[in-house]
Amino acid sequence: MLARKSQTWVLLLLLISASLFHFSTSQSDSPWAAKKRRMRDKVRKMLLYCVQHDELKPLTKTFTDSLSELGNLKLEHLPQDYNGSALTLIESLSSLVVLGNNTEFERAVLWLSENLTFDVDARVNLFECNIRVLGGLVSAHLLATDSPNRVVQGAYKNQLLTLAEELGQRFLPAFNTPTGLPYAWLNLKYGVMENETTETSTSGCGSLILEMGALSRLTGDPRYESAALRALRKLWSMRSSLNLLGTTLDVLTGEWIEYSSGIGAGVDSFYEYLFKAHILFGSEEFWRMFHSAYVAVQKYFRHGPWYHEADMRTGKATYWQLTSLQAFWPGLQVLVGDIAAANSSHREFFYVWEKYGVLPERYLLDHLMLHPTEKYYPLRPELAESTFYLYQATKDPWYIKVGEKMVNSINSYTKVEGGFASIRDVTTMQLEDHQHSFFLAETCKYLYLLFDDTFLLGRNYIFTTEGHPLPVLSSWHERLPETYIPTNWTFIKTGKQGRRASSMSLQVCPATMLNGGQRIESACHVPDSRSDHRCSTNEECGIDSTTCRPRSCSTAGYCGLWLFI
Ligand code: DMJ
Repeated sequence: MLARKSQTWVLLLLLISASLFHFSTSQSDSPWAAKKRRMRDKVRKMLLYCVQHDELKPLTKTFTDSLSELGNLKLEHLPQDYNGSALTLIESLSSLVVLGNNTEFERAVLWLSENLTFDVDARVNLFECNIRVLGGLVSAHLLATDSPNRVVQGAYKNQLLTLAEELGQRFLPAFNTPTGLPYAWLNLKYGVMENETTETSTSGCGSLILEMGALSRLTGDPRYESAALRALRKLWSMRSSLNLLGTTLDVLTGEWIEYSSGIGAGVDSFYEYLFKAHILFGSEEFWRMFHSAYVAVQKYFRHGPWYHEADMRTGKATYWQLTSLQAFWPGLQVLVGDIAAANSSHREFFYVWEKYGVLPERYLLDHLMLHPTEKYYPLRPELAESTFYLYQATKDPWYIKVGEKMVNSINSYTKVEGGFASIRDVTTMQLEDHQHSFFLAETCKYLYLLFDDTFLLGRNYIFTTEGHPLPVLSSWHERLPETYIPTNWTFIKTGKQGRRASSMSLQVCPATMLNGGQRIESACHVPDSRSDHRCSTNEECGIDSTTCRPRSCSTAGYCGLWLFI
């Protein structure tokens, strides 16, 4: 994707020289503030390793333009003269703004403006290209132009938006299916290739709305948003009577291929985008979809603080596994307002992090052990993301300590001379030669924001699933008054004080809440494992739907809310 003029490294040294010291001006403040500042500076140094190529190879101190992050793991379907997409540089753009490094941001924007093209014979994965490239460009354009963070002055003539639009146009042929569900793969130059696979995932076709919607709002061309929306509506129409979706499906027939699903791989960002689309675009339609989907997740996947997978048709548990991708869920729950549930799940994820030093890709909940093959940690961001959200919501210093431990582990296990390397096996801490682009886009960004949220002052942002911020603008909200007070937020009166509560705690739990005469399902409800309510341990007794308190097992062997236990 690059008409490369030079192959020089863009090691973002200025990142340190221009801004590290700018922020380090120490005032005499508390040891606590000094600790946060020290950690922030440590994360700032982690963002040093960036190149104008697709992926940094930290062990060999080189790079690759193989487009692997966009799906082509084996250099297949790439032209001889392919020069990459500068993916790592695109992914680092919004992180530079979060760090306040406007000089390097501007330099990167202008370099991309001159060198990036999408007129290449390369097969890419639509979802990956959307969240990383389109999302990176759209977010950077908004940051470059949106006050109060306007960072690029005279030289910027909307070049990133022009590039984003060019890419968006190249996405459109993928949506040309009888169902409106997009192909997972397409060739940027020639569109969907003959005999292309018709299989895609729920997240693959259900998490495009933020980037493509933003592109439509910015360009005035409705095609991107309407293609993404049509796909999302079709996907939602394929839910089971339990409001569950599967993991993979066929875009031509609109039939499910894999009926088992959870909140992790292949589905995760679908849930995230329903709710974030409601925040960004204000539409109640997204809220309604999210509400039903969230309740179904809590009802069929949740087991105490854990989430297993289940068959969408029956709701019966299928796989009892914790996967590192699931760790984004507590962060989403913070946005929803389900802080207590977020906190309890986050603690379990962090327990597994501490057990191994980092979070392994897959952990078997039924055996409390590692998955035999998926023992890797590719520097994923999800736990850092949830830690950041929980700290924002609670200001509990415990989350700062969690962040500190995470930064220290990442530095001690994965830092090498050429960057940060993925861990192949968490039991041996053997490394592999990958620094995935999401390390800069997400992992470092969320850790930084945990210690210094200056960027968030003055503007509301939502972060895409790849961690690229999009400002929440009232002009993007449909049918909403200037000062929008979401209908799903309210105040509960408790004594003299008003306590802010989310729709989830109000509308969903307790189960007795009525909505237009209709009983609403409780989100916290976890049924007893036996329908006769008999038990031998507390764990068999689930969560009470009215109080959201765990039930326990009485000495007579019955589940209930026994106050004396
Ligand atoms: C990122 O590319 C995105 O967060 C995506 O939604 C799934 N996870 C990876 C990083 O783990």
